[in-house]
Amino acid sequence: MRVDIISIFPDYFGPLELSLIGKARQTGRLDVAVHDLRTWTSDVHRTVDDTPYGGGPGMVMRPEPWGQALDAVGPGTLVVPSPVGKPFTQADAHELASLDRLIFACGRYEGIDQRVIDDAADRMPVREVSLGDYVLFGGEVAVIVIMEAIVRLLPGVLGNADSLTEESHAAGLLEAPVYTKPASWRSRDVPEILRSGDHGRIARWRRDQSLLRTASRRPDMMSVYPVDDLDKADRKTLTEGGFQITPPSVAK
Ligand code: 6GU
Repeated sequence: MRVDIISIFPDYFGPLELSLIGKARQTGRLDVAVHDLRTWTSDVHRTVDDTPYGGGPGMVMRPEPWGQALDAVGPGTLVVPSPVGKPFTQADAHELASLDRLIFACGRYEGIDQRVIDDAADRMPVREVSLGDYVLFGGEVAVIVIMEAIVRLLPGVLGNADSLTEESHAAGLLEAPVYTKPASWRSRDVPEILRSGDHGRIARWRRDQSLLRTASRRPDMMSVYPVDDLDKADRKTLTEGGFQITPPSVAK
């Protein structure tokens, strides 16, 4: 996979040389190029912003440098991190991980002139994505987050591929809590069942923990979880945990 990142702060991307992303680059699985947007300015001050039409606070990124930058590095699937984007999900990570060419455009200030995105969309797929309902200074940190989500899905990057199927969000539920040695620490014991060796009971316990965690922490995920995927034991766990199952449907 080839990734081009365009930003006025290329130094933000040092962390992409570390850990498993750095390793994916060293082994050639991933090719990342970071570009300074100011490369494509033509005035002595290398200006990238200007005041917004219609008035209002802050500054807007000018279209000309962005147009030239995207002409130079494109085409590819353009990802624009933005607080007004669609929420970025694990499903998006999987889709982007399947592509050969990604371009990230990091906006700053109040955002990028909308015509840049509209113009790019005539030539390439464009996705405006948000990490959540809060505002960052710019897209740089968001790109690092999105890159982590994508690169760990690339074949051969994670040592143990089972980590991907077992993890939170893979099955539409949050994962159960995890423990390692020692069995007792500060008077807190690892749940006995995890040390029992009974794989059937362990699987049921984890399933119960997943259901209860998801229902309490992420009711939004439960409301879209296919009700038909809940078996009789699942229903018992949730009901006894004080959660209502709506709409009620016939148990399997
Ligand atoms: Cl992806 N970018 C920016 N600038 N702010 C955000 C965001 C992204 N997601 C939430 N807030």
